[in-house]
Amino acid sequence: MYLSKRGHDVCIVDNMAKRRWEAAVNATPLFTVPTIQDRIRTYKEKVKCDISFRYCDIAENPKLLNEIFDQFLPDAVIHYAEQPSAPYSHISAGAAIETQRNNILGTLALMYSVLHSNPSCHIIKLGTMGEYGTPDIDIEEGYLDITHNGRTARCLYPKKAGSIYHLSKCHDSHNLEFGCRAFNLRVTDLNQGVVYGIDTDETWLDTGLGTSFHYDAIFGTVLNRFLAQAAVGEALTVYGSGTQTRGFLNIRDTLACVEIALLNPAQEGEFRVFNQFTETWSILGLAQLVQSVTTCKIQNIPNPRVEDEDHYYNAKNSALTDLGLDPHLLTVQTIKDMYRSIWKHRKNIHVDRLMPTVKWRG
Ligand code: USQ
Repeated sequence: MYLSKRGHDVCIVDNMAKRRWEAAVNATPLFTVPTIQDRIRTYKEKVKCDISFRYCDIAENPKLLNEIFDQFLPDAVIHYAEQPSAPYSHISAGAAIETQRNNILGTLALMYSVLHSNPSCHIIKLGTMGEYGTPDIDIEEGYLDITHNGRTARCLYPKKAGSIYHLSKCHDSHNLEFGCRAFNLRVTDLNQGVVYGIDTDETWLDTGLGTSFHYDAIFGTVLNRFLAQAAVGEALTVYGSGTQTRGFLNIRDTLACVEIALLNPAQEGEFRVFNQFTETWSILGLAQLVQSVTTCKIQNIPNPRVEDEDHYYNAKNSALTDLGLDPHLLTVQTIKDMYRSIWKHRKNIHVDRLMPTVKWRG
């Protein structure tokens, strides 16, 4: 919607797998999300722009994906088609395999469809800041100059993912970087931080165009979860000490970043990495911000994940702002606005889905 409204000709390719994964863990969004066909119909009525849709499981049906590329002939492809949840990938061996199968094979299929159809099509790939983990040094944007035994080389920044899901993104990055070197592809890897938010200019067009907002412990991201917990009078679930720090991004900035990448494409043969977050917060800091607005309680619960809690964190993120990103930073007003939207739907919140049930170690 964001790109179509700005004059880009958009074709969505999806197999609706996210809805199946949500159903498998009994996760329901805060409000019902209509079918893709209904959403496109509503969007067309509101904006008088068209968006086309093709059903395709890209990891399973690369032939159909080739046909779609040949018919639509995209200048750029934005690759969001991944299982996005770290806890989901730790439910079982099956979920771990499904996550890496879907994500890695889907990315490979997409890479080969671009090669088949138009190798100069710009691939914009949703990566994650979690690929870097929390190393004890500054995090650069994708690359690190390493001096070893007197020689210096520019290397892909070392990966230290914290989940099977995050690892799938590392593998994708390596495959795509190889695609740039071997096949002269042009790729931008957007290493996105944790997204929060509920409303955008497009979701305000109609209630049927809302985001798929999750608050459960599998698909909900931390700030969205905290606000949902506050809305039903539950204490905020800070995992461990809450001193772990992450890069964050307002949902309003996510598509702005994609469009910046689109309008400033990578060169042929270039694997370009942008760190896509606008500010860093500790989890406890976020909880205290939510508490200052909602007067909720905060509880530190045993951390279900294996992750560093006390760690150095200094990640660079200047590439997107240098290209013109004007970030929506997190303020008390942001929290109030989000809280108001969530509060309206609080009767839909299933309190029994707030506590984490998936642990990294048994
Ligand atoms: N956390 C809590 N309490 C909660 C939920 C989470 O303390 O109730 C903590 C987690 O332990 C973690 C941090 O908050 O340290 C972030 O967790 P999250 O569930 O909000 O986000 P994460 O699992 O890191 O994954 C999310 C998206 C993923 C994206 C990633 C960006 O689900 O698709 O890739 O954010 S990043 O974290 O930068 O890798």
